[in-house]
Amino acid sequence: MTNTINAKPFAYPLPERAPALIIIDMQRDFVEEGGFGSSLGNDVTPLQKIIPPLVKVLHTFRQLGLPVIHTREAHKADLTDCPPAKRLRGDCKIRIGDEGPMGRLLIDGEPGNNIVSQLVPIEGEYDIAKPGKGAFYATSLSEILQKEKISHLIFAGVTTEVCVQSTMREANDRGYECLLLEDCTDSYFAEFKQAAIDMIIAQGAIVGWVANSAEVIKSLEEAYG
Ligand code: TIU
Repeated sequence: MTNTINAKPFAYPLPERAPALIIIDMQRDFVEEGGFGSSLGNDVTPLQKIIPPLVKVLHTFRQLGLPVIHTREAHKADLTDCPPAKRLRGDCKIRIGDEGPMGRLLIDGEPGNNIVSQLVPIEGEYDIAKPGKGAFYATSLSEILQKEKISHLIFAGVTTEVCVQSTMREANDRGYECLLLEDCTDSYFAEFKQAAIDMIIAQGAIVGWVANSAEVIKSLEEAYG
């Protein structure tokens, strides 16, 4: 019998070979004061509520020996991978590459670019620096997924309608079966999170599935424990 996860808009079929957890951009830049998220004028504190449920999901993947991929939105120190259109957009006091309270904004290797302490990658997990919103653009993600023979991706992270949705759409177009953890993703705009979820599951899961982390943990333990 095929194992499934209780999900919207209908049950998500689990593969024989393990699904991967892909945690999008849970870096200090987006969830802590003084990073890129707050430079754009956002209140970052609401995003911190997804950390505890996401820690539980990450723990489950680690316990079961399932693959884990972390991404970070990050640019090279010389900004050669940051188009001026991106750097100059918006009315911010400090921009990508400028010095902020947690080091240079959105620059690979700076303190603010690190993944939050509760979710730091461990040996054997992938840590992908990505210059775009989608994680397939200008990264080795495709090669990693092919090498690991991964067909199913379980998504978490921030922000729902920007980097998470962009990556989920890119993955969906490449043939991956994508599921978003509803309580492990968030936006600076509650209504945008809801709209993104509604768009993902509409028209018979046009982009993918959405489920609660408790359901996902239970099903993964049954299927791969
Ligand atoms: N601004 C915003 O909502 N998001 C981003 O700029 N990047 C990610 O979503 N990671």
